[in-house]
Amino acid sequence: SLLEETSLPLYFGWFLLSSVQVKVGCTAMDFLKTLDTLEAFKKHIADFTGQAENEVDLEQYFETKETLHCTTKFCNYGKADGAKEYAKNPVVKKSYGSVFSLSLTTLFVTPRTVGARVSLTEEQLQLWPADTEKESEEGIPGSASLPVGSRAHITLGCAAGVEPVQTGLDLLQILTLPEGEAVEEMELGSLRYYGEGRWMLSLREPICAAACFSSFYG
Ligand code: 2AM
Repeated sequence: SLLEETSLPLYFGWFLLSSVQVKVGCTAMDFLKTLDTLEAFKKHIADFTGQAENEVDLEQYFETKETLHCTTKFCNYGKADGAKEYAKNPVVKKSYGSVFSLSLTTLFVTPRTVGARVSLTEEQLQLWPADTEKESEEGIPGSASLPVGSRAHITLGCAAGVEPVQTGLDLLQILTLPEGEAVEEMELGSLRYYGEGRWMLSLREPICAAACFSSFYG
C-alpha cells in the first residue's frame, strides 16, 4: 500500500543521547585541535590544502550536520535494497526505542571526513545488515572480506561539499590497508598515518556512548 511505501525512514540507527553527543563532540574537537599542530601532520599538510597553504584549522575545515548517530541501515524511504526486509526484521522491531551502549574505539580523519569507529557487540551485530560491507566491494576492493560490522561508525564532520555517506567508505578503505606507520603517542591514544591524508587514532580508553536505536525520517 501507499502507506507502507512511504512509512519507511531515511535510515535506522543508534542516536547518541544528548549528553553523550556533547562528550563525543568535545573529544573529537580536542583531537582535531591537537592533530593540526603536530609536526607529523604538518609534514603531510598538502593532503588537505594542496600546495597553496602550509596551515589548516581542522576545527573549521569540517562541518557537522545532523545529530550524532551510527547508521545501521540506510533505507532511503524504502528505495534502498533490503530496506523493507530490514524494517520487518523481528530484532529491529523488538529493539526499536531501546538504549544501547556503543563502544567508540578509534577516531579517524581524512581530507573528506572525520569519524569514530564503533566496535559492535554480538547483540548489536544482530541489527547490522549482513551485506553492508559487501556493497562497497566495487569501489573499495577488499572491503567485502572485512569482518561484518567493520563499517560501523559515527560521522563527526565532513569537509565542504562532502556527503556523510563518505565517512563509512573512508573507514572501510583504511581498514583494507596494511597497518599505518605509528607516528605519535597522544594523550588520547596512539596515532597512525595511512598515507593520502588518512589518520587513525586508537583510543587508549574506548568511549562508552549511550544511544537509542531508532530511525530518522527528515
Ligand atoms: P553516515 O552513516 O556515514 O553518517 C543520512 O544521509 C545518513 O545516512 C547519514 O548518516 C549517512 O552517512 C547515511 N547514508 C547516506 N547514504 C548512505 C548509503 N548509500 N549507505 C549507507 N549510509 C548512507
